[in-house]
Amino acid sequence: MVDYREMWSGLGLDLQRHDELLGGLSAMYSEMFLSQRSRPGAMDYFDFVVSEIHGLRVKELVDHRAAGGKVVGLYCVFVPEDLVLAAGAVPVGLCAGAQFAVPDAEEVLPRNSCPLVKSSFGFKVSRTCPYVQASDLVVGETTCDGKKKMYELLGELHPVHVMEVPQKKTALGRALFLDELKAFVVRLEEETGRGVTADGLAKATGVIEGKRRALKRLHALRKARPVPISGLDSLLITQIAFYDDNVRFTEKVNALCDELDARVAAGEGVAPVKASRILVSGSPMAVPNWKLHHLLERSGAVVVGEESCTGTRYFDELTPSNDGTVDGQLAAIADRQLDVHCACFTPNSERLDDIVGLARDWSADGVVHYALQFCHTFANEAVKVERRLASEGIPLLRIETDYSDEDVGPLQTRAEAFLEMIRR
Ligand code: BJ8
Repeated sequence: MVDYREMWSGLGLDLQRHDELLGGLSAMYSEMFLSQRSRPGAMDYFDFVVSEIHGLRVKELVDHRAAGGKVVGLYCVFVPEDLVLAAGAVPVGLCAGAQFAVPDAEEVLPRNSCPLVKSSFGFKVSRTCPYVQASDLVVGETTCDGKKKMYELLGELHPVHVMEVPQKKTALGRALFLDELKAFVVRLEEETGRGVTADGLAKATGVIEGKRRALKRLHALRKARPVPISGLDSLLITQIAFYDDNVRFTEKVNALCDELDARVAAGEGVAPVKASRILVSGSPMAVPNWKLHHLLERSGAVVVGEESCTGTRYFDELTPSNDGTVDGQLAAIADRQLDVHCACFTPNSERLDDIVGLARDWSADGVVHYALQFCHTFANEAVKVERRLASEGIPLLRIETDYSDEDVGPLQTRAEAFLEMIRR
């Protein structure tokens, strides 16, 4: 086994606390993932990635920097990964899905902040995330007030660039976003010393679209009955998409999909044909936030899709055609990104259509709406989701939770009651 302690130390990690973090993660992973039955063989690669979560991939980033390259950390799907790639830097999603660093954040931020905001900040102040430490720049956005103000504080500890994301999908909003993309390109070029060219951008978009197509293929396979892969494994793969090497990841997802094609043809699945099929919708679930999927699937249901930024909102949109110039491509990227139906927009009725469409097309028996605690955008939008699903006759369970284990018992009871209700 490779010893990465010297690398971690060089990145400025608090080694003792980092050991505690990895120890907890490994136990949780074994319990939740490795105990699943009938897993596809091609999940081996993704198990390996998790076993090396702070090892091999971080070493690749460190090596890239040693060779003069840059690493750019991202938090939100509105920040286009292809722009980062086109400028010669490596984009990495910064996960922020762990309870571990929340108490560190609460020494500075109000306790009644969203766990995603606290986890993002906590990982920096606790010096336990090698991805933040290995990033030359982290990019925030103005999607919600909690994040926006947290980035000001984060900027005191780490180089931060904040992109403004409009709140309305109007012509004015689009123009503002396009300006922000152009400013981001300038910032990236300053960082890397490399210009973004039309060819470079087209190539980078091709790489990102390859990844999106592979994830769409995987998602489409979950329409099958029985489902050939668990929701937990599917969620994990989308989470890994944010930080793995894009080309290698795409190959591995396509290899997994080949195996799943054969499973579907043979009628093999991970759950009985009659298992309740659930669509999860709402706030993103960053690594290692597996709580909801785990409790739903251990209650006998199977999660068939995520209307989420760790789901369809991440990979559904492909780039519309463009004139091949940098400006034309930026305009097409702006259109693609503004088709992400995040609750930070008002109005955001397209998201309601998305949820109904996914529930119908993936034959979901019910929807679980997931809002992170103190996430006002998704919690308030849940009211509209509830009304719309009621009018469509689609059962809904609304939950609000954080990253801790404290409410697992009551959540499990509510999930079981919901599953019992939809089985009748
Ligand atoms: S595009 S969902 S990744 S903003 S941090 S809004 S949970 S209170 S994450 Fe998001 Fe981009 Fe939208 Fe997707 Fe709520 Fe927390 Fe804010 Fe959050």
